[in-house]
Amino acid sequence: LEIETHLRRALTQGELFLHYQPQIDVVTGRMVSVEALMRWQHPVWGWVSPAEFIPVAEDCGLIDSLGNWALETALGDASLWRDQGVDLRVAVNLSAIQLRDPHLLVRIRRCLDRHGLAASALEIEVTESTAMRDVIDALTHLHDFTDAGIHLAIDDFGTGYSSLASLKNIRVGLLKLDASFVSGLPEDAENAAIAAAIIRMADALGARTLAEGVETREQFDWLRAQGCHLAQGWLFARALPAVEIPALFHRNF
Ligand code: G
Ligand code: G
Ligand code: NA
Ligand code: MN
Repeated sequence: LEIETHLRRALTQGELFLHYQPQIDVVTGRMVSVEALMRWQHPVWGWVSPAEFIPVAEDCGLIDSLGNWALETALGDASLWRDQGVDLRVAVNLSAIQLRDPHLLVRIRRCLDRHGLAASALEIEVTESTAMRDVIDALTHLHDFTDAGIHLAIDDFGTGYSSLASLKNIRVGLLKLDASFVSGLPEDAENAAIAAAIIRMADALGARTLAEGVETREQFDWLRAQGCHLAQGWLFARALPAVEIPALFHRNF
């Protein structure tokens, strides 16, 4: 309850920030997109993790406000980067609860228009459980998004309880391979088997794959050899403030 009161204030007092973690094309070694990750700097508690406050926001009805703030801020930053010749897609996390809002897509399109951005500049990240729990509901919503030209990614893939078959009904552009399967690669034989299988399955379904939590050059090389398309993790960069992103745009990773 205490967090809730403080979180309500955080939104109006400017205590929330977005940091951006680069996503690297494994073939070219260039940053092609970034994931927006919410950060809360409380005046007394210091940095509070979204793993703590997002569930609270979902429970107390604040997630829509937080989510709209994140969309507005992320698209604003993307538009500023574009003005500097830095063309990056921005991936924004959506909570299951936001997906229930029938006006969400209209709101997103208005936000894109306001910032003069094409729909393809935005990727929506939903977690596997979010995407699959209410399959019928989610399908209707998610099809509308992809029809509008917005990219769709399934986050933390492999950790949820979806049936793989339901994937074929969603036009998912990107599967984000959960970091738990990336750790220990390539020596960890079980993770290697799972990661390789997911990459091949995604390929067969016409989806791309992104490996999360890539920390070593060995992981990166193995993933490239397996045909994984994108990688994200501390090997390249942590989530960074918007102003630090343009300097990374021309770097070869
Ligand atoms: O970046 P970090 O590891 O602290 O993120 C922790 C979790 O919080 C991740 O699962 C991430 O997806 C989630 N998260 C971060 N930002 C947002 C956001 O803007 N909206 C939602 N719904 N989840 C977020
Ligand atoms: O839930 P989601 O996958 O969106 O959140 C990603 C989380 O993983 C964030 O909390 C982020 O800070 C963290 N993260 C990002 N890159 C790495 C990495 O290379 N290694 C580890 N251990 N964590 C990472
Ligand atoms: Na995410
Ligand atoms: Mn993830």
